[in-house]
Amino acid sequence: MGYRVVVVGATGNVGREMLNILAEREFPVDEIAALASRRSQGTEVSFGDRTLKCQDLEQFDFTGWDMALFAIGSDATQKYAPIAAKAGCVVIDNSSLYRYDPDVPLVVPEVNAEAVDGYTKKNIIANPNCSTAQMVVALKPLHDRARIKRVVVSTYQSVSGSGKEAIDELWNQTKGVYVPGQEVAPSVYPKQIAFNVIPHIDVFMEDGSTKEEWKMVVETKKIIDPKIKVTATCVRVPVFVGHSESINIEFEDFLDEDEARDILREAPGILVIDKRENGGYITPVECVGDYATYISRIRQDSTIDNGLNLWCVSDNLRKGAALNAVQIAEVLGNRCLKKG
Ligand code: 11C
Repeated sequence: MGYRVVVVGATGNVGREMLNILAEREFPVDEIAALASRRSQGTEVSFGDRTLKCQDLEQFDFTGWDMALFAIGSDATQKYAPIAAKAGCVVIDNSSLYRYDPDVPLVVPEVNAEAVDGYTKKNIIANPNCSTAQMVVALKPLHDRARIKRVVVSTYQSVSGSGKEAIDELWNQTKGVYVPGQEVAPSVYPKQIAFNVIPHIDVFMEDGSTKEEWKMVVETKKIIDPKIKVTATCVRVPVFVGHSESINIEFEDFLDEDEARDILREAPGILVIDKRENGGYITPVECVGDYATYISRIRQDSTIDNGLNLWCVSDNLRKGAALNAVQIAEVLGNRCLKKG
C-alpha cells in the first residue's frame, strides 16, 4: 500500500524534478496529482512512464491526500499550504516561508531526519535553501567528530536557482555576445550574467549582507547546531545547473585532512573526488542529474590551529530542492505515516 501524493508547481524546474525523482526512487505512490496555476491547467508533465495532466491548484481539494510537495513561490505557498495542512495533508515546502518558524522542522535527511517528527504542530515540513542543503551534508559528519566553531563560505551558484527565465537569460545573452545587434540586456539579474559573475543573490539586508547569505547562516544553525558561526558570500555564476561552494572550517579539535577525507567518504549522501592532480576534483557540469553532494580539494588550512578547506558541488535542483523534498517524504512515510 502506498501514499496519495500531490506535487504543487508541477510545471516548474523543481516540480518536474520532484516528479522525476519520485518515479526514479520508486516512491510508493497509490495516486499522484500534479497541480499548477490555472493558466497551466491541462499541461502535461511526465511521471516515470506516465503522463499527468496538471490540475488547477485553486480548485483542488487536499482532503484524503497524505502529502503535498510544494514547489511554488512564497506568496502562493502562503495561500495554499495552510489549506492543504488543515485538510490533513502534510506539506513539504520548498519555499523559504516556513523555514524559520520554530513550529516547523527544517530537514536535510542525512543530517537531522528525526526532526521530521515535529511536523505535527503545523502539518508542515520545510526544505532548506539549496546552498544550505549541500553545505550541511558536508559539515555534519565533520562537526560530529571535531565540533565546528566557524565556517567561511563563498558560493558559485548556477542560474537555475533563479528559475526558467534566468536560464533563458544566460543562454540568450551568451549567444547575443557573438551576434551584433542581438545583445540581450539584463532583466532577471541586475547586471550581465553571461561571461560575468554577480556578487548578489536575493535582496539586500540592513547589514549589507544579502538574504541568500543570511539564509545560509540561519538555516545551518537550525539544522545542525545554533553554536556554529557562519559567514557567507553568495555569488551568481554563468553556469546552468550545479552550485559550488568553497568552504573554510574552523574546528574546536584538530582534524587531520586524511581523517576528514575518510569521514566524508563514509558519510551519507557524499561522494569524495579528491585526487591532487589535473582534473582530480568535481565541477558543476559533472554533477548534473546526480543525487550526491561531491567533495573535493580537502586540505588543511595552516593559517589557523584547527582548520580545513574543501570544495563542495551539488545539483541545486536535486539535492538543493527536489531530491531533498522526496527524501523528506521517504522519512515521513517510514517514521510517521506508515502504511500497510
Ligand atoms: C538561488 N538558492 O540559487 C536560490 C534559490 O530560498 O529556496 C532558492 C531560494 C530559496 O537563487
